Amino acid sequence: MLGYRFMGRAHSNAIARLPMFFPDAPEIERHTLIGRDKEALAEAADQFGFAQTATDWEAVVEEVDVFYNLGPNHLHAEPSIAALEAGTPVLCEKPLAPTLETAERMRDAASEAGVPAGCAFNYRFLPAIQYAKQLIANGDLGTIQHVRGRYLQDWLVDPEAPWAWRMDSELAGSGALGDLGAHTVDLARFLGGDQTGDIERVSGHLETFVDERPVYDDEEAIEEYRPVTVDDAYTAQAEFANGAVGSFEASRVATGHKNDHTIEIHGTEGSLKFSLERLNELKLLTGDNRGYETILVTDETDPYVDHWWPPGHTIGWEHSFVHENYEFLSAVADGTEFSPSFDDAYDVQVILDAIERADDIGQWVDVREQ
Ligand code: SOE
Repeated sequence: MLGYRFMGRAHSNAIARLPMFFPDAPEIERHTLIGRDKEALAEAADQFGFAQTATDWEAVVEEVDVFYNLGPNHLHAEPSIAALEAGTPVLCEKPLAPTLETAERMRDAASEAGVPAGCAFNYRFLPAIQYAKQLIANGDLGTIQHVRGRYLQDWLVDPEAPWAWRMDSELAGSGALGDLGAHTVDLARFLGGDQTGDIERVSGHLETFVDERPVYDDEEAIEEYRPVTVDDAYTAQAEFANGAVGSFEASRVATGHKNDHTIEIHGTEGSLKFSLERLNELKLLTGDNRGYETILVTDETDPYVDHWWPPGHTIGWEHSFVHENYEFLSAVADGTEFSPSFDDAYDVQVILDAIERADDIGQWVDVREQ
């Protein structure tokens, strides 16, 4: 596993939960944790249950049965491609890469390797999202005409909030667009399946409100200011191949919103709304057009719920990672396909890239014309 900070913790927690709650998951030996800062790495390896640590990934990706790439975006490509070239399955964090060209190389390496290569769009694995997908696939919403997705956070609303790699275009690619918008675009495509899997045209508007941020020293004094070269917020419109209209937005400066990912879908026969801040629920309107009802997606018949607590007891954000790890590791053990794959993640990256191009030229762009 490369990376031991936020995503390292999230995935290590998931792996630790598997034997207790998903006893049919493959047995995992936590082999090597990879990172640069030896002291922090050793501490994390101890907490997460890894047998050893390494500061270089080259040899490790060839030795292991599975490689997790949870590093910053600019570190996604080379280690993942090397692992795939060695025939090692890979689970890589999102967005797949900082640029479309790099994402393409990763997709091609995965297709050459023919082993599972997954991108960690964890929200697909929430019971409410899986339930919503089934409803749409069953035709309960009819023909989809609107997809509306927004992902709002506010951790950068303070102009003195510290600079981080997520604010540098070389290291991250884009800002709110790639980090948050990638989830929304993935869900819009996933939920609608055949209907909204394909986006044809997009507009785009990216905005940076604070163009430099402080780097603090150990005493919390400001050492220097570094430029912010990515967007704090984006908005986009989309035209789906089935004729549906879409609108997407994300922000890191939406005061008052902490982790507010909302998707709304309207079809000719009904509508649904999902909010990450109410992740055990789905708002649903079918039949009589008399307002939404709230469905609790906590029944034992709902996806993954029977693995946890008695029906009606809720689950949280971290459970999406447990389900994702279960599906990914089972696919590796069984030699079956896993999605979201690098192919899926590349398709998301095509949309992100098109939104940036639309912003550059100030016009809608055809997604296929790169
Ligand atoms: C950013 O704050 C972030 O941690 C994203 O990087 C994750 O992908 C998202 O799930 C939560 O927010």
